[in-house]
Amino acid sequence: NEAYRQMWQELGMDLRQHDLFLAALPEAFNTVFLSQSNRPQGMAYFDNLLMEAHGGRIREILDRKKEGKPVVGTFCVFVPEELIFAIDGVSVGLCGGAQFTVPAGERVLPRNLCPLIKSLMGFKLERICPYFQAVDFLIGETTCDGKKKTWEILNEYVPTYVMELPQRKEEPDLALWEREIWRLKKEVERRSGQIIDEEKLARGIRRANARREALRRLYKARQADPVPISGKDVLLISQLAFFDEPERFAARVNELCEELEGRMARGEGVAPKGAIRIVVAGTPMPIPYWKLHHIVESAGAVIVAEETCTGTRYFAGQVEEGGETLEQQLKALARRFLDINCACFTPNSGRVEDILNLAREWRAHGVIYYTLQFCQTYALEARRVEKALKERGIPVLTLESDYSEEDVGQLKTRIEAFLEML
Ligand code: BJ8
Repeated sequence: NEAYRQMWQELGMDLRQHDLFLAALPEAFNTVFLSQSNRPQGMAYFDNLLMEAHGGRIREILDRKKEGKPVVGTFCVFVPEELIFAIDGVSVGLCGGAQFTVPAGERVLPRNLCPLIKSLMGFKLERICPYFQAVDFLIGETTCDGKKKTWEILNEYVPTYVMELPQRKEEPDLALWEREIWRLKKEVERRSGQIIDEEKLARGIRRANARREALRRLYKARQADPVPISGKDVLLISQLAFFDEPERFAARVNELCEELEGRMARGEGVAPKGAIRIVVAGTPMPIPYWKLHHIVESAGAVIVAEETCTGTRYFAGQVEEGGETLEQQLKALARRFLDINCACFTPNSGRVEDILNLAREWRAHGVIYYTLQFCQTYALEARRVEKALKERGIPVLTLESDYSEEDVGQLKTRIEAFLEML
């Protein structure tokens, strides 16, 4: 599409590298998604959103930019997008999920660093991500060491503002986090030239809550047996949540849920009743990372829930609505966000509880604990999670992987052996 090429050129993208990157995607998409049988019709919207991720959606975002709305990139579910939605800004999640950009990331980052970070850095360095090119600024956070030090380097290429996330969840930590949200509010106002008042923030909160509510409803549908939608399709939807307009996205997810609820009433599903049900717990899976889900579901099991940031951590809890003053609203924001159970926190027993609840309520036969290579916090937390699951008689398989295809054979063998045992 010539118009898109011109748009990419104007964004300063490297068209040759971009062509190479996009070339592999249609085949991967066909193999992973379109090969599934009995997909819900409501997936058509999300398939199209993916196809237009570098085209139509970027055009929309650039139009908003022309209207003076800020375009902001984030990397962590702790960043309260409500502040951006409050002024009709665009917020996009920019974690990298592609092996294609990892070698470029390694030009400026140590090799023994998590692939998510190397991939996102590579997207910027190679100029093949139109979102990275379109943003006015980025919001990083002090979560893991890898990310927090990477923001210093990324800031050399694109303005990167950093929020300080505490590592504990006591009262002083909550106070610090609340101050950080005030500080971000000022920064968003400074960069956008717009004031975030109570009314606007209330709207921002409602928009983000509606999106969380829709995702929760989608996850709820997966409690059914037979399960009405595959784990792969839900993963794709969760990944796209970071790119779309929140209202439109929520409306489409709700439409899909109606279709799924109809299936549930008729006892229909995408896998036979009694199929092996798996909960995945661990690190985020940004677009276009579909490897683990594809292996598990190709082996005949179905993934029924993800305790990840492209899963439950994104939509858990709601921000209390109805705060009348900015103080009350920002306090409510701080509370909801500090309730997220990321392994960057210590202690982090809430996460173990979350995984146990998911396994119980989604009726999992087993849990796959999955970490990206070199992610220390999640790898270290595996021990506690394994212990808690074993005590309750829930089988668990712990895997570490990266974005490459090199370990597919090995993963398949281990996953198939695990599934056979269930
Ligand atoms: S809330 S999981 S999005 S920090 S996988 S980059 S932790 S070395 S992504 Fe995360 Fe926020 Fe936590 Fe979620 Fe570091 Fe680990 Fe890599 Fe990670």
